[in-house]
Amino acid sequence: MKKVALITGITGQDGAYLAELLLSKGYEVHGIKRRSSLFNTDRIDHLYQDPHEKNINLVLHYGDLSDSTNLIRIIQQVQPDEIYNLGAMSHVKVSFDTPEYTANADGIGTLRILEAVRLLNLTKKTKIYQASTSELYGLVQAVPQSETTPFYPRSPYAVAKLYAYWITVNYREAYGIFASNGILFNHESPLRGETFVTRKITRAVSKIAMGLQDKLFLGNLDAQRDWGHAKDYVEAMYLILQQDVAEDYVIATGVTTRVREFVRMAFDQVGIKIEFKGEGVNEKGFVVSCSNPDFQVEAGREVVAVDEKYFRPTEVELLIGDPTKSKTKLGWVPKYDLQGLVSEMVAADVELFRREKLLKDSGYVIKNQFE
Ligand code: NDP
Ligand code: GDR
Repeated sequence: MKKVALITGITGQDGAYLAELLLSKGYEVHGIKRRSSLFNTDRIDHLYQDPHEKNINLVLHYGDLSDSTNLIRIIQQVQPDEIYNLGAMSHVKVSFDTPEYTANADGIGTLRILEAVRLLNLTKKTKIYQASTSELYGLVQAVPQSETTPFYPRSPYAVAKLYAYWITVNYREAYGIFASNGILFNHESPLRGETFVTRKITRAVSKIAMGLQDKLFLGNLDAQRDWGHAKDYVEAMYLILQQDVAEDYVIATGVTTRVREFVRMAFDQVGIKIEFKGEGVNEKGFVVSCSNPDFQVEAGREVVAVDEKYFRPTEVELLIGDPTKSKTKLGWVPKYDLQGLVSEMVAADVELFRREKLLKDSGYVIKNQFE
């Protein structure tokens, strides 16, 4: 019998990789997408199956984590063996602007999924994965952070996810639902949303190299993150739901890197060496040399500057995870290191902007985008 999975957030970075993984394993995959005034399925369009055909394995349903009746109806119809709850307002900085919405979607949204499974008497059938986050650790209590490190959330996003974490644990203990938290540290890819720092950097580096952008403005260059590849991390989500007993797992690389160093590595990929001078809001990045004959970026040019607008009211300064449990219990083995991740992301963005440059050189106007 084919296994049936339901993914909330299927149109996001992780949803796209997870859908691909589960389809490759023979699952019937259902996803919830939000109604939007423009197409929003870019990341999964390569998986498209015509809904008019018979025996399709990928089905999308309109829905929203803020709408319980919608969730109950979808879960009743789909009767999933596994639910991956990846849907969320996932941007930490934006959560300070939309705290109530974030609490509703990220916090109560998780409760709605758990309640739907309980109400529909699926507690014995349906396993639930909850997309928990290293942001729960927030203000550093101890490093490396493991499953037993205390939480101290530092944003409306993290506080909403704290509720989601504990309601998942509570439904497991109270009703015997197979519900597990994956406490995932930052994971990135060419599919990463454009306003998260890694993708913002790899896009800007590609555009600067090709003469499509002057400068990259960033916030806190000192922040340290444990960055992995999203492809590796969706494998872990899958493994977490294949266990006999529901537990919570940290998924991380165990290596931490500063934002400033990620910037340097990304410029390196296009043959541009940079150095940073100055401190705090006055810190800037300058080109030292450019060894790639395809790109004309002169030495001495200022290409990175700090803009306080990207600072957060409360910041998470240091994340470094301890993946011992997931490696020993799940047998999870990540395939990427940071260098491989940076190089794949930069290569994808260089390719993207090569096409944009062609259009520009042919007289077409390139759109600016709001961040
Ligand atoms: P993305 O922001 O790329 O994707 C989020 C998804 O959630 C999108 O499909 C989005 O839809 C959907 N969504 C947003 N709001 C709602 C809502 N109200 N109802 C239904 N769906 C909604 O996130 P990632 O793929 O990077 O992350 C997946 C999950 O993992 C998130 O819950 C995130 O918080 C969590 N997480 C992510 C980590 C990371 O480093 N990437 C680390 C730890 C946890 P749309 O496309 O329409 O916007
Ligand atoms: P994060 O990711 O907040 O860790 O949440 P993000 O990439 O947004 O920030 C990482 C660090 O970089 C610093 N930073 C900037 N961040 C952004 N977005 N833009 C900038 O210009 C900039 N300059 C510096 C930030 O201050 C921060 O310290 C991500 C999300 O995917 C969450 O959903 C997830 O739960 C966590 O990772 C784990």
